Parts: sequence; C-alpha cells; structure tokens
Amino acid sequence: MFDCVALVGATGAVGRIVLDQLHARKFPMRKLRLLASARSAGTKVRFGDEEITVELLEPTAFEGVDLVIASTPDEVSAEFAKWAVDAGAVVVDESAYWRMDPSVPLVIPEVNPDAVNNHQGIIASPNCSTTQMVVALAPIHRAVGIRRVIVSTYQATSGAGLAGNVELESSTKAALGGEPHKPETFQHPIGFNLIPQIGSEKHKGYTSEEMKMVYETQKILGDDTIAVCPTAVRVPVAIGHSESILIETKEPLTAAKAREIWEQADGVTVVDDLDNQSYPMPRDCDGHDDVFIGRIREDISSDCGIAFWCVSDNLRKGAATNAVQIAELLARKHAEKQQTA
Ligand code: 2RA
Repeated sequence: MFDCVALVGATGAVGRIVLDQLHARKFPMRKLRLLASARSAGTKVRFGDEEITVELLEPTAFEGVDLVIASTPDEVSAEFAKWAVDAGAVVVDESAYWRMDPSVPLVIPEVNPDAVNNHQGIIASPNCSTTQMVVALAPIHRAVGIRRVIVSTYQATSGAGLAGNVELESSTKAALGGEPHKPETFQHPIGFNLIPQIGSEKHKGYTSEEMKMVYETQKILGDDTIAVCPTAVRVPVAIGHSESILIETKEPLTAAKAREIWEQADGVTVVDDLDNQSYPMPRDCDGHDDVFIGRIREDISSDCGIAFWCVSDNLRKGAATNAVQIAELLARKHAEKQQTA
C-alpha cells in the first residue's frame, strides 16, 4: 500500500474521473493529496465521504509523496514532474510532454505492462485516440503481424477538456437559434459540423494529433515498421472517440478469426451484429472502461486486411482509466517489494 498518492489536475475533466476511479477501484493508499495551480488551490473536492482541499502545485509540494497521477497541460508537466521525481515519487503522466522521451515508458496495461519495469521516475499514458486503437491492434499484431494501419478518427469535444463540451453546447444552441457563434476552443463552430483538424501541422501536412497516432503506436508495440496513416476529425459528440480502422496484416486473417481474437482480448468488448443494428456507438460507451469493437469485416479490396469500427470513452480508457491501471501495476509491484523486504 502506498503511504501517499498525489493527484495533479484533480479539477479538470480527466482529473475528476481519476478521483472517481481511485475511489471505485479502492486504490491501495493511506492518504490522497490533490494539487493544482493557484486558480484551483483552496477548492474543496469530494472523495468518497471525505472532502479534500486542493493544495498549490509548487516545487516543495511532493515531500512524502510515493506516487503521482497527473492530468495537466504539457507545459505544466514539463515543470512539475522533475520536482516530483527529485522528491522520490513515481509519476504517471497523462500529458503528451514525456511520451516520446526514450527514457520514459509509454504504457497500456493490456498491451505492454512489463514496460513499467524500465521507468526512471516517469511513466507516460498515451493519447486517447492512440490508446483505444492500440488496445485493438495489439492482439491482432501478436497473432498475425500488422504491416499497415489506415485510420480515421471521430473525436469527441471532451478531448479538448471541459471547455470543449461547453463550446459544443454553446455552438449547437447558437446554430439552432440562428445566432452567430465565435469559436474559442475549436478552429470552427462545432455544432452541426465536423472539423478535420485536431492539433496543428506537424509533419508533411499531418497534424500533431495524427502524428501521435503514428509515433505512439510504434513505441507501444515496439515495432517502428508498422505504417500508420491517420486522419483525425473533431465531431459534435461530447464523450466517446470513434475510429474507422483498416489494418493490413502480414498473414491473411478471416473476420471470424479476428472476432475470436478480440473476444478473448483483455479490455475489449465486441459488439458486432449488423443484422440487428448492433455496433459500438459513443452514447453506449460513455461511462465504460473497455474498448468496443464492431463492424468487423475482411477487406474486400485486398487479400490481407481487416476493417472495423472502434469506440471508447476518451476520458476513461483514453485517459483516466489507463493512468489508474498503470498506477495499479505499480501498486502491485510496491506490495510485492514490501512483502519481500
Ligand atoms: C483530443 N486527443 O481529443 C486529444 C486529447 N488528448 O483533443
């Protein structure tokens, strides 16, 4: 059991779910501290029957902390993670800042749990759009090898934080009322619209969000020969990222075999019965921790491909749940160490 766990960013969209998960999953800790910027410091936050006062995130804040779970903007993580590591804590970080650092493991517990053993104080949790895709790809890659992935995402507004959902509502209301609407969080009005840009230009016309799906997939699967061609699109859905994915496999794979592999995979629920209009949809996946897969088909344009549809709650498996699962891996290792000490 950890003596003290700190949650950085407890008042954000993901931080709130981390809190719920720590409570619901009875995370093994004696004390929980909440840390945030001056704007939220002093706020009281409910944790089960307790009320915890948010403390200021500052260099001396990590004294006596064993484990940190953090959901903050990249620039905040760049600064505070070192304070925490210097104070002897291990940091599970959800920002993008550390993900591609070669000394930082990038972990999805169902896919590469052993990577946590190589940490040097910081463990990163992948981007939401990558996480759900890689949970789906990993068992297929293990079975027959994946050569190439073509993916289009349909990403919920909550991926941009609480402000994203506020803007979904205001933009939709403005459109319904025939009022003008000036977007602040997104590049264009999101109500009744699709925006084929998430992030900014990063590489050869691909956005930062799209290139995360390339680099992070290769790092987690430990195979930089896997080619990924992504298109990331923001859609007017509050919670739940959806992805249309085509994988080119190294060996032929039938749709029936792919379905069987996914039915046995950890963290995956198959919902796939087209005749009965049954397939994953964001409204059904909201509030669930699994990655949902449906519309499983053989690629009719090639001999070695599987097409499918994948949906997951971006705030849960895409962020909070994955971070808490990494923390649970660390807690198990910590308990083993305490037993042998
Ligand atoms: C988004 N993937 O949906 C991002 C959040 N990390 O905007």
